[in-house]
Amino acid sequence: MKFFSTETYKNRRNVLKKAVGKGQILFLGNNEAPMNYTDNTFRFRQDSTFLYYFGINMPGLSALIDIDNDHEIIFGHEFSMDDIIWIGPHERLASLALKVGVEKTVSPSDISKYISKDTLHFLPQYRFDNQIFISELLNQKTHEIKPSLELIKAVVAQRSIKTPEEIIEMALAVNITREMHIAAMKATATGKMEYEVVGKILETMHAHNAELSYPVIFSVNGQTLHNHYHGNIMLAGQLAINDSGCETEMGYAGDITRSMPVSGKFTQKQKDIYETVLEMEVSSIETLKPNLKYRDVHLLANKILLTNLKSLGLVTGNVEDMLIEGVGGLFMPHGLGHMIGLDVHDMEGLGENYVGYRDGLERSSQLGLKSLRLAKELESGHVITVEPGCYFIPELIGKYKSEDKFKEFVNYSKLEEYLDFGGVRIEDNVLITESGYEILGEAIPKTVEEVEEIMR
Ligand SMILES: [Mn+2]
Repeated sequence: MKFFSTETYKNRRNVLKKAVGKGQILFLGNNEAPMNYTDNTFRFRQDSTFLYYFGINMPGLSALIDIDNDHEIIFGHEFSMDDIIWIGPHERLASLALKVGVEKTVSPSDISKYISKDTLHFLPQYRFDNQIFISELLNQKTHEIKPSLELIKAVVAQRSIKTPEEIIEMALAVNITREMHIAAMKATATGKMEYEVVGKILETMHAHNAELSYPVIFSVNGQTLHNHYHGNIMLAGQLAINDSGCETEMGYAGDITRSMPVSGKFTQKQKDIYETVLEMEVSSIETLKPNLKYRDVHLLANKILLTNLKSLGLVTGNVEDMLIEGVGGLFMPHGLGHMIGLDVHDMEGLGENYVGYRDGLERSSQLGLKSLRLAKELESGHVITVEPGCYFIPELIGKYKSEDKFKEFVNYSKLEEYLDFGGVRIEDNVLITESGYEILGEAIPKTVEEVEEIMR
């Protein structure tokens, strides 16, 4: 198990204690999750906020920060002889707790003795076992449980700003992810199956002691945004999208997307769309700096998209009018990006709007904008994804056409030629700095020439 320094965890908790001020804060770690029976479990993933404040990557733990009585406790079982027989000798929980600066460990069965129900802060629970745990602890029905808004806001504010030691981990995640993407580009070829490439992605990742930060999206049907089906044969003339990333041993995530021609060479038609998305990505990144609303960057990317589609004859009319109407959503029905950190969609479990929006900045209901996870002003220390795309979704195009939607802007007859095109997405992970931005990790092939070169 890899930790930051003891001081890191103590400082993080001290900042939180100051922000919350009084009462008690309960953090639930994750438990093993059964796959098809109790003892056959999914890969264990610790809760990210628990990792952030308490660092111990083990199931069955919870922790209490008692601000009023000024003490901190980790609740968990010490290892038994049965544990040693089945999973081997382990460092004692008490000694792991000391590594994160917590001196007291207590058996989980005694937790209620330390809890004061009236002053207890806790976060929203996304796992059913932990919902039931809180419900029984507080003697409230699961749907009546009220997480602490004050705690949510304090945790979001703190975890949003990445420290230099976190940036090192995040750059490591991107660099391993980079290897995965290069392996995928080299493995992609006419006549191969998608799952053969996925196999290379996973092999490369595991060789670096990393795990997936989300299930691999690799598909020749890139117009389906989150396509986890890998059973297609890849044909010359098709594009493949690879949206995959790893998390490091400490849990920090990478989230990268590249798109490539199956044959290793872009056609002119593919190049037109690819270079449009590339321009959206590069130009968006170049504008990044503190105090800029990310919603405005999303709109800039849409403006470039519409301008280029207009010169290709796919849309027509005034670009500003199209932006207001949301015509870009037909081609990019997702947001430009999101925060990333210990979670690939960082802190989404605490509530997406607390992370990406603020009072006075409401979420739009327009296709595209409604899926924008991050809209508010950027700050130095944020790490975000920039991931524009352009897709031709036959079902969506067909529906809009039949409803005469955007009929003054969209050249539906020309669009017929693109119904088997698929999609293109390009994504990097970017740190916001005092003076601007920094793309994390080593460069990953991105231009038409770079992608074709690595596939040669
Ligand atoms: Mn992403």
